[in-house]
Amino acid sequence: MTAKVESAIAELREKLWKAKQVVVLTGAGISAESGVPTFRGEGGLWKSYSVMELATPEAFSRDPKLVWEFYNWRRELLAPLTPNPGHQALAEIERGIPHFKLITQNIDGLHRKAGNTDITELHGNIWWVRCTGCARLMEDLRVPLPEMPECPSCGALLRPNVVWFGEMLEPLVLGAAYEAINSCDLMIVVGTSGTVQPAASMGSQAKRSGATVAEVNLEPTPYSGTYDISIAGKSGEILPKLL
Ligand code: BJW
Ligand code: ZN
Repeated sequence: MTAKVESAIAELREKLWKAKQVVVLTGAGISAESGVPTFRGEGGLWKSYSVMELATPEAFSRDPKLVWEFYNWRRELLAPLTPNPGHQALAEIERGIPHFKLITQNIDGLHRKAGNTDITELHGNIWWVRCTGCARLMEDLRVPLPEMPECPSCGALLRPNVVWFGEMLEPLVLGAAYEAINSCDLMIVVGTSGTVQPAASMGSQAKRSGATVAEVNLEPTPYSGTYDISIAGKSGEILPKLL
């Protein structure tokens, strides 16, 4: 670790433990060290399809079996995985800071497994399913699910309770996220490429409302230059150093 990175970590650690309200926004990068593939970049593809081709309502209407095959593959991959030191550090930070909110784009459930309790899941959760007929929402931990899983109430096809491209985020969830962002004095953006809206702009929104914004990412992102602190490295190595 370079002296520059060490000094940025020290600066963030000091701000973190002095802050009154803290928000952390996470993306796929925080789960990478648990073995979850990220969406973009190396290893971000499934078979010959990209997430842009599979994570859409159009793909599900066209070929629900293929989309369910993709989600069943991911459920099998995720089921045995455990939180890494980055997730664990965030759970420890939640326990130590009275006003702490975790906002995640991840659908893997690893933050809850790590012990965080106040979690806003912007893009849903892969372990929940929703009926395309009667809209019933259920937790379903079966691995694998049937090829075309059916609703126990009405028999219609179930879908993963996640947010696909072109779909609106759940208004209550989005409202809770903005409320936290607009009232925090420190926001830390971890392991997200900043390519998918509206999450990509949330750090800028926090800055506009007066917060200090820091980023932890293996690679520079389109927002790195606009934040107050940018720390290059693995979240599983950097976040435990904030404790
Ligand atoms: C590490 C690391 C380590 C690696 N440590 N770091 C133009 C046309 C059509 C639509 C749009 C448009 N412009 C904008 C839109 C809207 C669209 C959008 O943003 N599209 C862009 C791609 C352009 N957004 C939406 O549709 C959203 N809805 C919406 O906006 O509604 C209103 C609206 C509708 C229609 C038109 C316009 C407005 C919904 C977005 C839903 C996203 N869903 C997914 C799939 C969820 C389900 C599933 O998982 O299957 O969510 S897509 C995928 O991307 C997933 C992620 O949550 C999301 C973000 O990815 P993330 O987390 O950033 O991951 P990566 O892989 O991109 O990056 C990983 C990062 O980690 C990298 O930076 C690495 O460097 C780093 N890293 N290891 C630290 N160890
Ligand atoms: Zn139903």
